[in-house]
Amino acid sequence: MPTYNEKANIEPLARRIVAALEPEQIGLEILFVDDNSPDGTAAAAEALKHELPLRVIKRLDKRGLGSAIVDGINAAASPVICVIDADLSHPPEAIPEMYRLIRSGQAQLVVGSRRVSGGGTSKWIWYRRFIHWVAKTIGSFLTPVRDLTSGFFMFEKRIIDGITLEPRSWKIGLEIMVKGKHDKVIEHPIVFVEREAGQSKMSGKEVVSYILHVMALTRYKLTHWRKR
Ligand SMILES: Nc1nc2c(ncn2[C@@H]2O[C@H](COP(=O)(O)OP(=O)(O)OP(=O)(O)O)[C@@H](O)[C@H]2O)c(=O)[nH]1
Ligand SMILES: [Mg+2]
Repeated sequence: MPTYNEKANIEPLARRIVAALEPEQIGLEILFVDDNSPDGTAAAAEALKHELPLRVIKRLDKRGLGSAIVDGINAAASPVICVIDADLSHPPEAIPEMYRLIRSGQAQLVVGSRRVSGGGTSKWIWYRRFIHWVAKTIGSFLTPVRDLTSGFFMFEKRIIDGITLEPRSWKIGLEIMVKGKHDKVIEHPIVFVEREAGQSKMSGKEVVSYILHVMALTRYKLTHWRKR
């Protein structure tokens, strides 16, 4: 879970994750990757350590969401990894079903998807819809996954063995969809909820880095497709 100024969100989210997984007897470690948030997110997370199974990776400066996710993936001890935003936009209650799809061998990568039956978004304003549509369209020839910009996904770590994840933008899910050694991907429906606390960190710079990321992944796909 990448965090930047999410102090108000981390405790409710961590508790919801544990509450969703406990009845299923799924062991877990929640890994926060924090970029020295000025609001004290890291300290607030550490204060929960005695109660909840969690670890905080503290980075000294703001190095971005994409690289935070990659550092978290590299630090995770588990063979199955779930990436989720800390702003309560993604429903942690979906995690057990996503995990079952992987454990049963039906998928090696499960994407929390707003674009399959049963999934969706709450109260999106027009420009967010527009940005989402553009991002989806320019990336759509890279993967058949319909919600290719989703930031909520779960995968078996072995599908990225020997692969270098390059966090050119924040879309690490797309990087794994394109580069990962998987043949079974399932989109699991989720309803995305707008953040209520904290502020969005999206900017024009992020949009440019997404376009550069898609270009780099296109080049990767063209140079690797023969080998696959
Ligand atoms: N470690 C780290 N986490 C970040 C950084 N930027 C954003 N995040 C986290 O990444 C997740 C997604 O960021 P958001 O700002 O919610 O981005 P978004 O979901 O596209 O935009 P909104 O929901 O509109 O705010 C959240 O958990 C953020 O706290 C960063 O530079 N470093
Ligand atoms: Mg968000």
